Amino acid sequence: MARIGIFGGSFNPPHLGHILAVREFREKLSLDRILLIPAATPPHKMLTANSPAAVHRLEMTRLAAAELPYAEVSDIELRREGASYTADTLDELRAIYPEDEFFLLMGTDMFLSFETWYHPERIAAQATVAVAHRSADNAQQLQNCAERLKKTLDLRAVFVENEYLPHSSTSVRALLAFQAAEDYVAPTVMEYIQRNDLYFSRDDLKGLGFDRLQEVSLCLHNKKRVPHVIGCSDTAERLALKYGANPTDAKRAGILHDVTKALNGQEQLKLCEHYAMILSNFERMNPKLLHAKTGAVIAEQIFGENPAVCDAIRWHTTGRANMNVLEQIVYLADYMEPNRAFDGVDELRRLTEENLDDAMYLGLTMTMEQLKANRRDIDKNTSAALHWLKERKQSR
Ligand code: DGI
Ligand code: FE
Ligand code: FE
Repeated sequence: MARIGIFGGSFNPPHLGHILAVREFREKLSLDRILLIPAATPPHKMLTANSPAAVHRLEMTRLAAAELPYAEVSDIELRREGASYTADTLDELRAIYPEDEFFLLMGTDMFLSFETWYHPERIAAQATVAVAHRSADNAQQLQNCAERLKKTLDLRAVFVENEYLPHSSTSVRALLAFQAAEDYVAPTVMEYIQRNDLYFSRDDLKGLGFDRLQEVSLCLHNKKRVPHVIGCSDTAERLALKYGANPTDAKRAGILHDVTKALNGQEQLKLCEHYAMILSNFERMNPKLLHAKTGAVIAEQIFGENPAVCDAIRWHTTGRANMNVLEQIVYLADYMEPNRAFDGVDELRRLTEENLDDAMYLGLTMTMEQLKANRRDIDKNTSAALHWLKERKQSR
């Protein structure tokens, strides 16, 4: 009786995070083999617009698995019509492997939503669920979930503590477009991606017309951020027309302002290294702030945007002293675009229509108060911006 790990996913693209996960699962669960199963494109969950056809994902997964002698890639879900349901896949596999023990491999996010899967009881009947988690996860929440699933579905779950920080496929796709993915993708996979012109890896993205720029930019974001980015772009353009800034610059800065936001802290730092950006200790300690700086560099180097657009992106999170009108507009559009919802947003919207300085003053003050309440460090540019506005107000 063999112990078989089953690892499904979009593999869009397969990256080193997948390989690391497979290695750890294999070791810690003493698996004899692991099946990697690329999912078909579910009709209700279209893959992002720059996603290659399923045959490409299958081929890339085969290349990625080539270095793992115990791994095998299965096209079982791609051969089936319609959506890929794990319950169906396990039934099919059971017919092929009647005697073997199945371990369904997944991350904590998937595990926590397990009850919402298609026929979870059929899955529970066929496989033990193996959950990779990190010590930073909420252990109690996972434990509660496991106990509940045991009771309701008789699900067997095991936890595998892993050391690596998982990459998201979204950030790997973004890094491919930023020409900075070589540490995230196996060389053979990278070669395949470039040879087939996938993920904008070889596209010249400089000077795109706005519609194409928007299309590309939106592909690089997590889905839930898309409305915010569009809202920011539209709002920035409208405010530029109102306050006499360049509306084209404003809407381009708006659509690109968070272009690196899908990257986690570690990936931000890698990108900084790749583009030889010099960082202060403060920036290293507060990687949340880095997306503004990396966004500006990517806007310049990858999208060929002009310095006014790049500066508006660079200062959209902290502000700075002596901000120009475009910088103020992008800062405020980011803060109060229609999808934002927080206490005080209505007042900020009202002030933005009245006077940019007054609105900036309120925005910066709210940010400072929030940061103080959360005991976070305040960027010196944020304080400098507030100080500058105070002086300007007095001389008005
Ligand atoms: O990228 P968005 O979410 O659209 O908005 P943003 O660019 O304004 O980023 C907001 C994040 O930046 C939020 O998590 C707070 C953080 N932030 C802003 N100013 C400072 C800051 N964090 C620190 N530590 N210090 C700051 O001065
Ligand atoms: Fe931002
Ligand atoms: Fe934003």
